[in-house]
This record gives sequence, C-alpha cells and structure tokens, in this order.
Amino acid sequence: MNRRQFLLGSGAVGAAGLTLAAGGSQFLAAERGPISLRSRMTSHVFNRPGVGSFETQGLISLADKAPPPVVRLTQGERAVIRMTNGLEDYTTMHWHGIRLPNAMDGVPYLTQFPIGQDETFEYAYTPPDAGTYWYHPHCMTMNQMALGLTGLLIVEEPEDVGFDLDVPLNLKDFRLDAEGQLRPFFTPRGAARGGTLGNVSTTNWSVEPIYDVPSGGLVRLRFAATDTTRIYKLAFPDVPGRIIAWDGHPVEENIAWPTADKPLWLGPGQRMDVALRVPDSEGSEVSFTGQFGTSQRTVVTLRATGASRRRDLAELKPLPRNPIAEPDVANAEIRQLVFGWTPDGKGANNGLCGSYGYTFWSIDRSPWPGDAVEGVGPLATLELGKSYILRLKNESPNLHPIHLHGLVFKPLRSNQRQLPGNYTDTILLMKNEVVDIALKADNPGDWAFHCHVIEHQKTGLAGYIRVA
Ligand SMILES: [Cu+2]
Repeated sequence: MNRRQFLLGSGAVGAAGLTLAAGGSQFLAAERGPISLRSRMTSHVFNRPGVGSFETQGLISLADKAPPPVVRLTQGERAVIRMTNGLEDYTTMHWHGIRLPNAMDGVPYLTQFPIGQDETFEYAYTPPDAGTYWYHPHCMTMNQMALGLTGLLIVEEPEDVGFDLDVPLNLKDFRLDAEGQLRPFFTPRGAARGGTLGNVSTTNWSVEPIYDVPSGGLVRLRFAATDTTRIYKLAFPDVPGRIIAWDGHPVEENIAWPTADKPLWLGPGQRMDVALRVPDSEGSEVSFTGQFGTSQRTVVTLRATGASRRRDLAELKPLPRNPIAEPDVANAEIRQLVFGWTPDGKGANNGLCGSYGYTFWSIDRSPWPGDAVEGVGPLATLELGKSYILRLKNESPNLHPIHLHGLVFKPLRSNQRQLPGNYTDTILLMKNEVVDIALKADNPGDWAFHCHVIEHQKTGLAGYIRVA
C-alpha cells in the first residue's frame, strides 16, 4: 500500500457528494473533489461488552446509522466543502486547527450567519498544514456534538510518508441509560465544575474496537479527543513506536511514550499521531488503554494480520515541517488572559445557537455575553505580523483545554511543569496553572478563543482575539 490511502472503519469522504459509510473493518478508498456533507438525525447500535447491544435513538451524524465520516484533504490543495443542515436547529461547521481565512471558520455571528434548516453553506479554503484535525458545529454546539457530530479532518502530506496503514481514531463518549438511550448531556452541576462526563466511551462510535493491521507493518494512528468533556488519560502498549505529531504538527520536542503509570493526557479538542511497528506474528494483539475513573479500559486493539512485512521504524523519515512562522519571542509583547469563575443567574444570548440559561465562567472576569450580542469587543487586539506572548492564567480548580482559532502557538513555560515546545491550537491548563504561549499574529480576522469543555464554553468561558 502506498500513497493511495486506505482507510479503516468509520467511512470517508473525498469525492463530490460521495459519503461512504461502513462499519467493521472495511477498507475504503478516498477520492478528490468537492465534498458534500449533510447533517441528520440518526440512530446507532452500540455493542457494550458485558452490558449488551442497544440501538440508541436521537443521535446526530453526517451518515445514516454511522459516525460522521473522516474528511480527507491534501495540504496546499483547495478544498470545497458544501455543508447542508438537515436538522431543525441552526448549525455551522468549524474546522478545528486549520489556519484558514476568517470567513471560513464557522463561528456563528462572528464569521457567518448560522445555517438554517435545509440551507447549504459552502466552505472553501486551502489547508496550509498537513496533519490531524477535526470538525464540529459551533452553533448548538453542546447538543450537536454531544449527540455525535464530531469527525476527523485529515490533511494529507502531498508526498508519501511511508506508512502501511493510516488509522483515524475518533475518541468520544456518549451518555446513555440502561436501555442505551441518551441521558441529559448538560447538567448545571457539571457545567459549573469539570463538566458532565459520558458513561460509554467509544472509538469511532465502537466500544473497544479491534482493527486488523498488517503484521510487521508501520501504522499511523491518529487519536482525536472529540468529546465535549473528557480528558483521556492514555497508556500505550510496550511495542516499538513514537509520537510523531501533536495537535496536527510534527513534534519538535519529544513526547514520552505513555504507560499506565505515566499516562498521556489528551484534552477535548487535542490530537496526537503515533507511529507504531506492528508485531510480526499473525494474530498477536496490542491494546491502547485509557484510565476512566478508577478503571483501565481498552481504547483500541490492533490485531496483526497476514505475513510479516518486516518493516522497521527507522525507515520512517521525519514528517515534513508545516509552514508556520516562528514567533519572535525576544521582542514579543505580553498579554495576560485570566480564566475563572463568574457565577451569574443569567445565561448568554446566543441567538439561534443555543443557551443553557447559566453563566459560570469568564475570561478576564467577563463572561461571554453570547454569540449573538452585538458590539462585544475582542479580548485582545493583535497587530498583524507581530509576535506576542499570551500569558494564560487559570484561576480555577478545574482543567480547561483552551483553543484558539485560525492561528497556532507554541507553549514557552508553565509555573507547574515542563511543557514540550510543540506547535498547537489547544492547550490543556491545569488547576491554577499559568502558561506562556508564543505566536505570530499572521492571520487576520476575529478568532474565537474558548474552552473546549463545551459546558464551560457555553456558560461564559469564551471570547475572541482580533488580528488586524
Ligand atoms: Cu473549561
């Protein structure tokens, strides 16, 4: 297998109007061209080992009875994605981590008017960076994401990077009752604290899936934490491998191979690419696990299939660097942003995009008044082309994966830990942590800046940064 990509599992799109949806271990070929997506209500059968098999009603996807497909684009090639809203509620689509023109960013009121029922919005952009990204609505966000509408967006390198197989892994929880039906995904108690956790953890909408991979082969695993709340604490199997990319971009500073004793935390919105050398003997299995509360559960199992390909990790060239402008840290201006509580009886005015009637959170002690409020100024205005250090200060005991749209940044230092200096779009702030991040403000526009625990975002922990 070479540059012509074969995809595992949960479906893929690439060609005009082509939506391939399939379960199990089917391999699908992606083709190029305009992509048509249509949201819809659907159901899905979750097989839960030891619990049973239930068809859950009331889910939202872009395919029938299947998870949203993996969308594959090519670095430097213009993409056209026609998003049709098949739901009664309004929506938009956001392309998390992609450095694109502001008008294509999918943030309601800030960059576009929400998409109404049966309306189509055409997103067109040229992704400058290769890597693992994802997409999700930014209007009625909590409802639509919690019910299923999160998918991987893969931007392929134009050149073959040498893997035998590419395995997208969409990590997402659902909150189901004993009959497998949806329970409320927003709770005021959760929203005011760490968020409301699901109880059924899935990978590509499957519980503990097993995927066939070539024996002795080199596989690229693309983990994406697309849950609205959960911070995944991952442990990897004891086989040859390394973490090759973080939040889309090739790692420049090493990230240690995680174990059950020292798990790797992947917060909502974050991604990680892993290169793994599959064992030689057919039928052998290796499992990636996660710590869920007090129990250790399987996230995905890979099963070696066929005669060994006898590949070697040393055959992999480093991933090509993405064209990111290095910030000029020595001359960067410092701006502080504080994340904390602001209990308030009122909810945000999100117009057509949903509100829960509570405000618990704030940035710089001002809660986001809502997507639809006019005349709300930016949290900061950055001069186009200049470098900045943003000092992110978490004044709360809860963790916040802070996401900046349209730009990427590099962590410089923390008051609590050693942070690898890898480019990212989402940084997980620990309790009372202060992190300095550096960026070059080279993409003009109003860029949403918010917590990716969606209950936090929707109850005040949001705003935007202007680059002009
Ligand atoms: Cu948060």
